[in-house]
Amino acid sequence: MSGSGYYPRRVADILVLNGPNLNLLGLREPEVYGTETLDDIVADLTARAHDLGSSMRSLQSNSEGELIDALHEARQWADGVIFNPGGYTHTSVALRDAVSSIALPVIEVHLSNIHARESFRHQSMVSAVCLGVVAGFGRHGYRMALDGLLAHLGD
Ligand code: CA2
Repeated sequence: MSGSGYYPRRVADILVLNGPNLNLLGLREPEVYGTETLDDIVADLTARAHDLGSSMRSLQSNSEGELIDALHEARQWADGVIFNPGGYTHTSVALRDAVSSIALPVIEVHLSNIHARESFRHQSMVSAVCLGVVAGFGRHGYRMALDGLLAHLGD
């Protein structure tokens, strides 16, 4: 047996990062983004992470710079990141550079299927530097990303 004995070993420390306007989830456009709030989604995800022996920290920001800082800081403590960059997905070279610079596995998540929407949403600046992408499953996508990330970390 490894570790200090009585307590089960922590599996992973995960950052859940959400970008601009996702603080409005559940409050506007429920037909596109669902009725659950971001707090609901993060609470569900945190409970599942704990069930699986992992810890979770969460940040939502409307500021590109704060998202970049959070990615940089994650290098100090996180094993992986679940990231919905919101509208910056389609525009931000700076977020792509941050993701590729941190050398952590990052899973890109979108509530909606960005490929079934307006053409300007079809391109993601960050997908190519992420470990994987989940899109179109609404709030369930965050759980799918967590399960995939923990499976990857356990390999
Ligand atoms: O589907 C996703 O998760 C998106 O990342 C959501 C972004 C959008 O720009 C991306 O193309 C796809 C928008 C987040 C805005 O969230 C709102 C929530 C409620 C009401 C209005 C906006």
